[in-house]
Amino acid sequence: LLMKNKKNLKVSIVMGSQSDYKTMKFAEKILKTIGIKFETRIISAHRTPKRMYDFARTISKNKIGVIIAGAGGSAHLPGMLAALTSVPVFGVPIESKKLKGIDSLLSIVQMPKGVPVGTLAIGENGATNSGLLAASVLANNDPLIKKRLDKWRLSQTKSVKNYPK
Ligand code: RP5
Repeated sequence: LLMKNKKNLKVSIVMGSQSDYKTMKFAEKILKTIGIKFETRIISAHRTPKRMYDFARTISKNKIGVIIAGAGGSAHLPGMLAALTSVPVFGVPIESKKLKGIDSLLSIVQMPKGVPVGTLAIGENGATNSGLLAASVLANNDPLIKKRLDKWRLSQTKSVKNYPK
């Protein structure tokens, strides 16, 4: 399905478990700050595979322009969604209890050639940056988002003092 109206696209934040939300909240937070429409859902590649397929089937209809997928451990959700859609997928490795998120990171980043997932840093920083990257993608087709994103980046730059105290 071709998207005629490339504006008003939203970001879909999905995660494998309720337990991922404390990390993925940071993606929501930055999207709210920049003023970008989003939805947030729990979808597990392993525990709710049908929900994952149903979600993937309705991506265009639901005007989703970017997917942020957080997952921990074996972390198949970002890769499986990337397999089911050509809408950009950014993967956030959740900091797992046993292996501190190294498992999540390696699982998400090692996609086979031809099916890319843009992989972020482990945990909170990755979640925040996934929101910023999603904003960058949508900004290409939406001057208002671009303006707000550039403003946010400038204020970050200005907040860095020249000297420590
Ligand atoms: C993954 O397993 C989830 O993304 C989560 O990070 C991890 C643990 O899930 P829970 O056992 O806490 O529900 O599928």
